[in-house]
Amino acid sequence: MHTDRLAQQLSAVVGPAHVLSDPALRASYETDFTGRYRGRARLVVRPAGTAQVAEVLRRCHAARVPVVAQGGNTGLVGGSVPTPDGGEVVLSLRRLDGVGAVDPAVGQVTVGAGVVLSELQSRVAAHGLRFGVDLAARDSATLGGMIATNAGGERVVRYGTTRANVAGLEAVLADGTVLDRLAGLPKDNTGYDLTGLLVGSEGTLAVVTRARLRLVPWLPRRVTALVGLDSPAAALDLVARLRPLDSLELAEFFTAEGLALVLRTSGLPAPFRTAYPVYLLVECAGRRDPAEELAEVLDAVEPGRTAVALADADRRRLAAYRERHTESINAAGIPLKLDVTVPVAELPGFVADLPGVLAGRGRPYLFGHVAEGNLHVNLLEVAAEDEEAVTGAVLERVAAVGGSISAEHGVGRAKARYLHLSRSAAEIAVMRSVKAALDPEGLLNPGAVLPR
Ligand code: 2HG
Ligand code: ZN
Repeated sequence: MHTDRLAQQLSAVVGPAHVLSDPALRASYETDFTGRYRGRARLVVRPAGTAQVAEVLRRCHAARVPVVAQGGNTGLVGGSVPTPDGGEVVLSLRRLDGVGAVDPAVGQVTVGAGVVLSELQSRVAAHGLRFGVDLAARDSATLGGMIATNAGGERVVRYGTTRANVAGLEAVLADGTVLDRLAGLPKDNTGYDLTGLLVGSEGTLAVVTRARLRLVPWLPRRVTALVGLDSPAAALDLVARLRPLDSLELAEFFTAEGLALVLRTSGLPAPFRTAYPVYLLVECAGRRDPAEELAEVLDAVEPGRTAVALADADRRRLAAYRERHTESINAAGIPLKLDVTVPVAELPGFVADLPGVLAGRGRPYLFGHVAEGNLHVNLLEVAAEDEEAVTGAVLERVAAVGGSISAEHGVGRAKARYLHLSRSAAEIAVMRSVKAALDPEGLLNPGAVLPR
């Protein structure tokens, strides 16, 4: 169908102000956050609710036009932007930003896909609750995108990934059919777990429109510590000693190279007089003060290598050394990002071997969620002609040590061709059958997750 004709049809559904065809208005929806993935949208459409999403999808389905769903566009694997010549409609879900009433009896809330994480947190805080998933992009990431990618973030060690925190979903299939599992019943064994399947499906099976979220109590007593250490193995030793604490909520890793870049771009003062090879940022939280039990573990660390903060502003200052990695790396160039998990015991060896794997191709910055063995391998200055070889070499090493080629960012378009490194042929065949059952025409986020 001609784009003008489709635009007319979709304008009738969402209103002409919410169908963007002007290239200047489309631009921010067409490029990802890093500037690495750029495409060209046939149109950007901004529906205001589930009924409009369903009608837009029905019209696109009838016209056989592919659709890329997009939330805050903070994704890092090219899964939320259109392709250069795929002719996709970008379906922006940001206007689905309603937050329902908190149900304190079950500790749940229903939200629209376009609700921004920090907005959700401030809405539920009034009830002494929070959403357990937290991440550095909290001021722009939307719940719909976090669900689509099964986002992990910083507090997985305590609360699990997004999937564990979603009690139900409302989603729309490619043909406009609405699936409604929003009851959020804590016990509900009536067949296949469609909610669990759609979480992490990266917009390839359905478009998530609303979600029933599990909330956790807000724990008021918090302590944050930054520790300078000599090696990844020392960081893991410390994590092993922290794990038995009931209060452990966050254990984040970064290195001297990343810290130096953060200091340079942010102007923050150095946390210690001396630079250490690696750093561990830890947060503990409880109803009662967790500072004492943390201090008992940190007693084993040489004095002078630990900075401890209790007041919120001081805790945020320590967290900034870790959380500002992404923006600092982005300020220095367009990174090649490889978000991977390796078995925790393999992490020191993986880090030690990385220079050999890279063989001088690119400048590495390593940081991540070390309690899960999740490393964000960020590489600057990889020559364009080396990008595929470097990606392949790193991901093959990850697979060889029993890791996963995507820990928490998803597969997107960036890693679809490497899916076989983490999934067997039988699994990929099942995934293709699921895709064919839910989206037989292949219209939802084509090229993402499953290789073409
Ligand atoms: C984080 O942990 C995010 O801050 C982004 O997952 C990681 O920029 C990255 O590579
Ligand atoms: Zn992360």
